[in-house]
Amino acid sequence: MRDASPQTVYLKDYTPPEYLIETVELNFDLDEQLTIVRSSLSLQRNPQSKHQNLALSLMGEELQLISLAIDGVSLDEDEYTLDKESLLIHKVPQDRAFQLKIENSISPAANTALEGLYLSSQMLCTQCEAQGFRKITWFLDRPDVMSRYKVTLSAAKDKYPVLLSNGNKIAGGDIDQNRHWVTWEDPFAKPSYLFALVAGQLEAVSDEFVTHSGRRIELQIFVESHNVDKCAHAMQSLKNAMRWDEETYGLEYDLDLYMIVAVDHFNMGAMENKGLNIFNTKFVLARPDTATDSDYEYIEGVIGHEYFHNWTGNRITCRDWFQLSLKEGFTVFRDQQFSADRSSKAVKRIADVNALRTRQFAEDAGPLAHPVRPEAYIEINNFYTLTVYEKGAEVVRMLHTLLGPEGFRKGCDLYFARHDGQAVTCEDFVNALETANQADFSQFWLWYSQAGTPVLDVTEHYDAANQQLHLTIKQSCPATPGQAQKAPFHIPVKLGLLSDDGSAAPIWFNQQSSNEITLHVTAAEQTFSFANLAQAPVVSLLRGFSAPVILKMERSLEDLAFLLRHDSDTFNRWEAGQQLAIKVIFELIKNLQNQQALQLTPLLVDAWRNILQDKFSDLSYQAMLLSLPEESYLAGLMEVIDVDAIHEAREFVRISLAKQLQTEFQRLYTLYHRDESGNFQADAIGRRRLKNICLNYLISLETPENYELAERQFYSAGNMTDQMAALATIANSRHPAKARSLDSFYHQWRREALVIDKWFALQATSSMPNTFATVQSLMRHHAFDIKTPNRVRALIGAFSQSNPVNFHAKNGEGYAFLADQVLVLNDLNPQIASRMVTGLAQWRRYDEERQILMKQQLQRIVSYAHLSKDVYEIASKSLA
Ligand code: 0A1
Ligand code: ZN
Repeated sequence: MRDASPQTVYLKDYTPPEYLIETVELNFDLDEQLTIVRSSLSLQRNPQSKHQNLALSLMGEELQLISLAIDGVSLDEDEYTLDKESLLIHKVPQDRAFQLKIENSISPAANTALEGLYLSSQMLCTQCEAQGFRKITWFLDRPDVMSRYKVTLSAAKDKYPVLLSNGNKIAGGDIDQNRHWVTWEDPFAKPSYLFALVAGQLEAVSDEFVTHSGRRIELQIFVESHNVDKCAHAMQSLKNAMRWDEETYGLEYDLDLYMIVAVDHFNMGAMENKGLNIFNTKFVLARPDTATDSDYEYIEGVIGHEYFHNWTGNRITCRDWFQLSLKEGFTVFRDQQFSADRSSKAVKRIADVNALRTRQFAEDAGPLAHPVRPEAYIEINNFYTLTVYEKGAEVVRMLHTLLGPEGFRKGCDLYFARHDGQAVTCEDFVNALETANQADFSQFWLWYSQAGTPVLDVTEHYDAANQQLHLTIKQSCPATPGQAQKAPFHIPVKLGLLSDDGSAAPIWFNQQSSNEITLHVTAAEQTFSFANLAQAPVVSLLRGFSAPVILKMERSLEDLAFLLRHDSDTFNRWEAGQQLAIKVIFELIKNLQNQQALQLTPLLVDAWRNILQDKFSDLSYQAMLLSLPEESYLAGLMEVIDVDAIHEAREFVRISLAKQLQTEFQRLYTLYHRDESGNFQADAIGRRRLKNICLNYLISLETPENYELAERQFYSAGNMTDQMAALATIANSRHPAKARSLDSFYHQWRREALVIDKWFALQATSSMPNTFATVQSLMRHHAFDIKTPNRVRALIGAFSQSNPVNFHAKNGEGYAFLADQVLVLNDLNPQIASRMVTGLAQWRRYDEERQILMKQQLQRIVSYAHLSKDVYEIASKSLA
């Protein structure tokens, strides 16, 4: 156990800062071993603060103090108190502004937590969100203290020729032959978490963007020289995002320079530091031969996300960290809209919902469930969650649905006008939307404050005599930690009705007719009635996944097959196919558990044949219709997760479909197999997706011809999508050339770190029986490095979170392995360590033997003597 239980921070305890910092001057003498930081802060009492404290308390961690002075007068040791987390100056001027000067040192090369100033490859960079600035110097490191920064960097010219910080470069020069300096000034007040600096041997790829009002913005992407040929897509994405935000939200960029730096070592995806985004290389670098179509899409999405933060996050920021979803939920919603507009709306929505339901629903149903706006945390870094981000985005999406696009835009306009330059709360956001639209979102607010995924139980009753359809919707929400009872939510439920020829049946509701309506579900139980229906229609409910809920409705296989053919709503059409496959797979799981023989219903084969034979203009969508639900999604639907039965039943369906529809899969494979490397138009991507899903089915047949197909594609591919797709099918099968293909891939790509990550992840996620041994030997591979988060995620993360059959091996070896790694990581990088614990958090969902084994490992983790706050919070809450 740790020495003392760490403290919980509560939203209810929020008080305004006692002091404000108007301006900050920072001076860095940069060196990877020892950096000297000189900070000059102009401070004054905050008139809004109720406290009468003469003292000033600043946050700071892992810093060496050199000197302290107020208004030019040095402080004696008895005038301040220093501890592990703070600097308390006993008495500071109360009735006027004063200047506090701090000099301290830090050691970037020793910083393996990658928070504050650290070394990544040969480059120095910072990560300050959420509380990393306090690892650079003592400060009021909280988002409601916003200051203007002027930053001077000096460093060795040979090692650090490029010196960057936020805002505009205003001066620079040589100190002597070996050292130089640069001064940066950011005209916008910002919280400390948006501060950034970068120093290194970097090359810039430059471009420009002319804003709506005619301002010329310089765009620069900084990378190591060997990556200069992989920046074109990121640059184009940035320009697309800038244009899109002007057109969609009327928001223009505000500085004259926008910089992005790509670094190899990064705990998350990317960071929106004002004017100087720092990105994980994974979300910048792409060349047709090194990056897949999905990588290209992710890059555009993340570049957009960080860019959109300039308004939703930077210009208007969070009052405190409980409001994280204010910037993250809204910004994810904006990046989802952007990506949908840039590619296929249907496919983007399905992909987002799929991720939400597989991963966020699990979080919401487990021991770590928390509201979109949490009320307590031990370590804020643990709250960059699927709930705050993805569910938060769904909440904003529902507001968009309830107000319509114009109403939503009006509300956003008011939000930006009211709060520009401020640090605000989620209430302020909802309030602006309400005021601009004279709406009442008091009940809707529960989406921010209540955790857990609501369940809708729907029953339909057709009254032939009165030609009416009655839909009864009951809502409930399971208890979550600290919240036993839930009040009913305001849930927008989009509805369509289909006639028996598949066309839309007019919906008569409240004497009005339309083809689609949004029902407002607000009570625990409600019945909605629809008139003038000469025949019982087929109901298409929760279209577009209009609310993040679990829909329970008894449906026949026939109705699902009908919706899969005819629903005009692209989301529900796909969903019908998924529900059909789920029903079939669960029947098979039952058969397996009762040791009965398996047989695939012809209905599913016919449905899949129809998809294969129908004409689609969007082939990515067709590929999605053909995809079977993921094992982890199926697991989430099971009372007691049976990983082996899920895997076996799903494999049985995949193989049976491949057997019975082999000709169709081969026909489409041949039709769309062509070399279009370098073509990233939606239709070329669609052809690749469709072809590769066909290959995935075909290889399950384990015949020499199909093995040959995969191998040929692997060796001849000129793009990473096709090469990876082929290698993935090979690695997941008993292909005789598996070892050779994996070796060949490694040698081809050994110099491309991001491709080698794929190589690790591919092997870690193989469902083949010897995978655990492979993972262990990969841990000893010279390319594995536990200090590189991307590598850790590719090997340990992928194995423990995306390989259910092997990670959950009955003998518990997977669990013990994970706990071993968590404890190693705990001492190096607590953020990454705590992310890895998630693999054990859902222990209650498994059979008794597995529960015991998983729990043992969690207990082992919790009893570790030097446990970080990060890991302690996740492990102890998982056990609670
Ligand atoms: N704000 C960033 C994500 C981010 C959060 C925390 C970090 O370090 C602890 C780094 C990045 C985003 O939403 O993109
Ligand atoms: Zn973000």
